[in-house]
Amino acid sequence: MGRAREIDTGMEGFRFWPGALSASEQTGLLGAVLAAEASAPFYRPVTPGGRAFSVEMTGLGPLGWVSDRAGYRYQPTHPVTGAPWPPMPDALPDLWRDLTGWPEPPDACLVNRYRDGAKMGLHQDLDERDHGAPVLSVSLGDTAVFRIGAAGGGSTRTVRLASGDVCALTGPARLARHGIDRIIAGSSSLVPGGGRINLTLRRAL
Ligand code: MD3
Ligand code: FE
Repeated sequence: MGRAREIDTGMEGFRFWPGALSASEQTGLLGAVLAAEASAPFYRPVTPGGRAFSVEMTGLGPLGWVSDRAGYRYQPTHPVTGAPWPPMPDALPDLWRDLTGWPEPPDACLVNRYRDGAKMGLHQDLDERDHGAPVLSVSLGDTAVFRIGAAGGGSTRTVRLASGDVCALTGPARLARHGIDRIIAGSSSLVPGGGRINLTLRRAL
């Protein structure tokens, strides 16, 4: 990741590097994720209320975010296989260090896959111990219509996240309300079978 150029989002703490990853970096990262899928398959979690997410999830690294009838949490094992999550490819902690400068490496990478029609409702990420640590997002595949607004409520706006784009949520934007309205099907041919894969790097514990 040589030359990521940050653009001004106009929202304090919402940092955005469009096109941060080259085509070969995207292919390499996607290959690592799809290789990990053999031992950590995508699955559809349910909310504590019992509704299935339309997004399919898996994880990489020491901890993974899970949701079931018991609630939301981070845990060291895949909820379906019971096995430890596969390691993160080195490119991810490297990217985290280069772009966020945060002194500790991420201990969790949530992998979200959006196939046809999947979306994610407006929410805040509150399950991490230290809300001072950033979250870093890497988009691969089809473009997403991402919605974001201040933590306290009020207006929201949309930003398109395309394959190879990276964004970080830091400082006052860390508790922003955000979600994915929709995926623009066919906008990229990167992901086999179509759709979008998003990686979020976090400090969970
Ligand atoms: C804003 N994922 O996994 S990534 C999530 O594209 C999540 O899959 C979306 O929201 C996705 O929780 C959005 C961009 C993102 C990630 C974390 C954030 C935006 C954020 C944390 C705080 C505020
Ligand atoms: Fe989120």
